[in-house]
Amino acid sequence: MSQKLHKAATPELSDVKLTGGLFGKVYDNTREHVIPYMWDILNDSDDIKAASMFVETDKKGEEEYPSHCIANFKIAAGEEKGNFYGMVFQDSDLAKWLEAVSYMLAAKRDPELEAKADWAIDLVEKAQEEDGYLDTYFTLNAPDKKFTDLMECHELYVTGHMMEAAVAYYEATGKRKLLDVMLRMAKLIDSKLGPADQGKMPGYPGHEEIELALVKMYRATGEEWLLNLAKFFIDERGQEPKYFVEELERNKNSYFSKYNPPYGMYSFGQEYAQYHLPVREQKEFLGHAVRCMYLAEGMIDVARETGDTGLLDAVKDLFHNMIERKMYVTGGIGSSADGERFTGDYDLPNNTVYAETCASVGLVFFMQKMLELEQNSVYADVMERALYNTCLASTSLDGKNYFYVNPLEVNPAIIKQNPDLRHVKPVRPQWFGCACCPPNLARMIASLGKDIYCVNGDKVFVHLYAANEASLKVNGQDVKISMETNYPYELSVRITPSAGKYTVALRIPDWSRGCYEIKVAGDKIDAKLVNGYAMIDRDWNGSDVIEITFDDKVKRVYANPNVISDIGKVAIQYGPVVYCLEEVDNGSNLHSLFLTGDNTFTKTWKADKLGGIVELKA
Ligand code: FUB
Ligand code: ZN
Repeated sequence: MSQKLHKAATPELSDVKLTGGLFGKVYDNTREHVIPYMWDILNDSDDIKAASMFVETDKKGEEEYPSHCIANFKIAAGEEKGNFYGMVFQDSDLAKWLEAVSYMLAAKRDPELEAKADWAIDLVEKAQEEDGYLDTYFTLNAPDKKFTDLMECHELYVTGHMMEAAVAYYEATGKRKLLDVMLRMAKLIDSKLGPADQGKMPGYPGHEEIELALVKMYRATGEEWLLNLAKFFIDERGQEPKYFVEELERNKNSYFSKYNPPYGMYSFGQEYAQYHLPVREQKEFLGHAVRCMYLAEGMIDVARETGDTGLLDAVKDLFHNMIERKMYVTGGIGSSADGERFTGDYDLPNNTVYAETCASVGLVFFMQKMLELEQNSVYADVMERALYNTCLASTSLDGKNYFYVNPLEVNPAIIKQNPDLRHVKPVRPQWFGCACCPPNLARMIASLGKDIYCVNGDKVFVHLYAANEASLKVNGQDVKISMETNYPYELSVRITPSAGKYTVALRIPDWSRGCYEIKVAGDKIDAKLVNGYAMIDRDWNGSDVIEITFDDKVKRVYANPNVISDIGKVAIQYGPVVYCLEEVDNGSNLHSLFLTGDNTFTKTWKADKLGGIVELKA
């Protein structure tokens, strides 16, 4: 294999402490309240009502159990009697929860939380079959159908999430029980799937996720066969003869295809699961948006470990096509509810849009990986856009209610009548019967500390602005960075770097390009801009403060004129935040509001509104 691609270092979670502001608040709330709340749900707390994904006029719109996730594991482990309940990928909610917990523990150990996680890991181990197989849906429902329906049945997706949890828990606590459990499952998968000339089935996941997880397992264990399997899954996708074409032929009349007739997920077409072409030949994201994000992550990971720059270039092409033609101003992606997918260029409707929370969570992870390889502010700009305007906006202030889909325009009065809006919820539900977005958001929030900086040689790159104290290693020297700000409400930041000779590279966000000011020790400086970062190269004395002031004008943002749905429309953005008009403060008939060219905005800090916001008036 050729040399790995060079990567910048991302600090450990224990080395970046969020010290207030919006990120700090959301992070602390997730640690103290949301993670315990989710644990209660996974254990089927009576107080929680899980919504079904779609508004069904003839059904009550609520699921029978909030989750049944832990119950499925207990039944599979032989500790309880009962039946499997939930989606085929119900196990993934526990995996995502365990990953979120691991990131919290990596930042700060907590014996009580760790005891819960240990208990859950023991249970997972007990649910594992003799040969290493682990997936409660198949163990309980279809033991003779394992690995026969890689399209519909999500075995490899669930495994991927549990592998991510295993690596995160191992890295946080040094405990390797879950890692060993997942190594056994990986061995089993490796014995079944792989190159046909090795006597294996040349199958790959219907829902990507395991690729990136195998690379994490490889990095944690050094076992090369894990990387080879990830590479096989990436390379085999879309090759002729197509595995899924043959699988469909085998499964046409099977039990699984009846799960979602006529032929389940196959009916969405090959693009849905990105096997229409080999991945290197795909030039635009098509199909299911979450799948696309995890595929991109897997491609980056494999490219990084194998030195495959061609594979990385393919990801960059996909990325640019997406941000130029297929992404909302909110960083939402996947404009169609049918197949939760990307559609064609500039097809960005505002009301029927899906924009799943998980797709934007995946986008944030994707951007974080790109930033490690290439410090270009375009990735951080997209990360920031998705983070504030879809990921964080998808949850309520207390973190206990969630949007699964994130439309840009909602008229509650017509949702029930319009079948094209079946997926839209006017109010955030407490949970969803479908194992998915909420714990994905939790693992993203728990790992926010990884998104702020990276270090490349003698340069500290600042990608995001949030109050924090960080300890970094820069060219072998210990560096401390202290950041004070009430960003995104105040668009100014104070940074105090500790003594030493190194460069602080500050991202100049796209919305502030050409209009910002940087002072060091009170003196205005003209820092060179490289790939969107202002480079301040200095022998720091430990007390000099960098003060950055970004453009604090309220911006009108217009879509590309090819976006038919946005003709005559304007979005309002202040700093990185795209604003929302709601009936609560603007009355109904929001669609009849308009701005004239000479309208000006006033900005007022409202400490007691929505946990503190900058209110705009025009
Ligand atoms: O299929 C597993 C997950 O459920 C997907 O990533 C989401 O889009 C939701 O459909
Ligand atoms: Zn989701």
